[in-house]
Amino acid sequence: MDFQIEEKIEKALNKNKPIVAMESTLFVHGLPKESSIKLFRKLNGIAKKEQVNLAIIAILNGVLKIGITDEQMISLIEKNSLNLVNKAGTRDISFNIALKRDAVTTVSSTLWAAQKAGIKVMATGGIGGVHREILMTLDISADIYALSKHNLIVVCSGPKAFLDIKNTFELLESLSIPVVGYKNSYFATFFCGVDENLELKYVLENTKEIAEVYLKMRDLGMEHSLLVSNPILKKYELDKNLAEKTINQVLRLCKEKNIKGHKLSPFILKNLTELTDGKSLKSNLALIKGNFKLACQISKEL
Ligand code: PSU
Ligand code: MN
Repeated sequence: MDFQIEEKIEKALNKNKPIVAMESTLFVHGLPKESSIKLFRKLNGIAKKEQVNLAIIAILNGVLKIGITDEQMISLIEKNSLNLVNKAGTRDISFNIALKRDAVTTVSSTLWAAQKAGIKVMATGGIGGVHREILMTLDISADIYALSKHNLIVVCSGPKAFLDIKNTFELLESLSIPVVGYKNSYFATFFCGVDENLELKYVLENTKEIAEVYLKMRDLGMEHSLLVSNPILKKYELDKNLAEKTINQVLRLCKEKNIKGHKLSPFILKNLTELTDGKSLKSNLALIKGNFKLACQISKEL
């Protein structure tokens, strides 16, 4: 058995009850252990209050799980190392299943798995996108292509701030991925708020309308996801100057240490936390919670 849906999630699917999927990479490679466990508990609390089922997706010993138990999640977080738990984008899924490994899913593989299970909404912090200095590296996250191939609602706070936000915005348009701003007409930039040079064509204030747009996409047979840009609350924003200064510092460090590929995002997030005295981490946690809550509310309108 390669693919297993947790009992609670299976029941919710059968009864058309609200479910929000989450990727597991952000918990295991995007945050320090203690914060991650706390966040996980907090999200469980929000799910309970909103009466929504949280389905975290991961590969455990070669089985792709749609929904894992609290114990399984804590055990993955405890390992918290790229050597013990693989980071799996869509192209890594088959290797990890065939070779019976433990792996956490990114946005791209979560989209693939959630669609296969029939889940319609997922939440994350910031999506992957076009990296800076794209012409030198051609590093573009598989997340973006996955958003053009799998039909979910993805609630995020835009691309991660250390990416090339403008080119990510452009690529979303080229791939015809619809983006809707939640209560804000500018594209969200992860822990930095929004980019006032990147205006969104569509802004919606109400979760029912977001659900209606998505259902219309499904009716029309569109295979893209609907990306919801949900800016971090102002009070949790990281100062833009501090963010840019430290991002540049960390990107220089990446070059010096030759950090590339799937190791890049976890390395940058970890170093940003250290250089901002934990401020970037606080912002990251706040926006993930905000996105999960909004995803829960949208899922109840479907
Ligand atoms: N958002 C966060 N923290 C993270 C990630 C997103 O707030 O750790 C992860 C997601 O799993 C996303 C991945 O899919 O980073 C993108 O990685 P890459 O840039 O290597 O494609
Ligand atoms: Mn990459």
